[in-house]
Amino acid sequence: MSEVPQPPEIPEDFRCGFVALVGRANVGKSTLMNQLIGTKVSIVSDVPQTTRFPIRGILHRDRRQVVFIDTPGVHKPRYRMNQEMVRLTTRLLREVDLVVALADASEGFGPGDRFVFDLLRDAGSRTLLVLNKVDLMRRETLLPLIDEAAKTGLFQEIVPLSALSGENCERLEAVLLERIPAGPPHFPPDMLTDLPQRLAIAEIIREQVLKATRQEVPHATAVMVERLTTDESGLTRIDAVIYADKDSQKGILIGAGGRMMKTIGTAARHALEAHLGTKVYLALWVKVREGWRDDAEILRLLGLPIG
Ligand SMILES: Nc1nc2c(ncn2[C@@H]2O[C@H](COP(=O)(O)OP(=O)(O)OP(=O)(O)O)[C@@H](O)[C@H]2O)c(=O)[nH]1
Ligand SMILES: [Mg+2]
Repeated sequence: MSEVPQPPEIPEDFRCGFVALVGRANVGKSTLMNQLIGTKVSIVSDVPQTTRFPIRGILHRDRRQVVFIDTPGVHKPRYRMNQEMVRLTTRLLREVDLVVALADASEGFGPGDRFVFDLLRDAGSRTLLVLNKVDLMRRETLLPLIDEAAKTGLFQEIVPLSALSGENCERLEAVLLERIPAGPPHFPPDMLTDLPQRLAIAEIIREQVLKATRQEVPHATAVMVERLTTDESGLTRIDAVIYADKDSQKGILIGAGGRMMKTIGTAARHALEAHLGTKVYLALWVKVREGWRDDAEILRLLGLPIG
């Protein structure tokens, strides 16, 4: 009789914790998560409100697992989509083991950061503060900022670092590994994210939309993958729709003679080939769906768990 394979023993001293990354838009939350887990899971751009729904990235170390939750930047909500983004983040603050709040140290604290600090105070979570983008600033200006942050009494630790260059990120990792609670791992050892593949593909395409367009257009677009197939030669065929809010935005997305579509399509295909490790055939359409940011059905399809 053959033996039934047993799952590997989990060491008794295993630690595993959920850590939310929060802060106003553009402070570098997604960049930091990607840097810490060593791979790109969450898309990044210099346009605020790049991240639209919580994205988990998993860090695996010896007898340790950290499940990061990258969250949408906290901001004043104008559309249903944005209200949901802030509501989800606020709820998350109470659910995780630890919160890592981020601020852009090169800009100092502004009203947006203070709004985040108020949310943290209300939630009463265990919180660390990351002062990000130290590569952009003179070191003398860091100390007064650390002082100011310490005076809020909100943070158990303050870590200045550069999410982009990786400087001092190992310090943050060490602090997190020490502070997460005892418990078994939540995810298998080879899993870096639980983002479903269709959503990951849509995000990669949206990242190229953000890079290629400017100002109002990025916030007014959504990407949805409508078909995803792989044929026997290993070619992945992806049909995706870019939703715009208005005809004028559709015009910008298509561009003169279809040039903008071509730029986005080519860049997205390259990024998808790198991500999937296969050849990709990408068919992209632009459709107008007025008011989609207030449309619960679309928001749900986009991965925002609307309650
Ligand atoms: N110089 C520098 N730039 C950084 C650093 N971290 C992030 N950035 C840049 O800041 C911009 C925003 O980064 P994201 O990681 O998308 O910021 P975010 O906080 O996730 O933004 P939202 O998802 O919109 O809330 C991008 O252009 C990044 O390259 C850093 O340490 N140094
Ligand atoms: Mg982000």
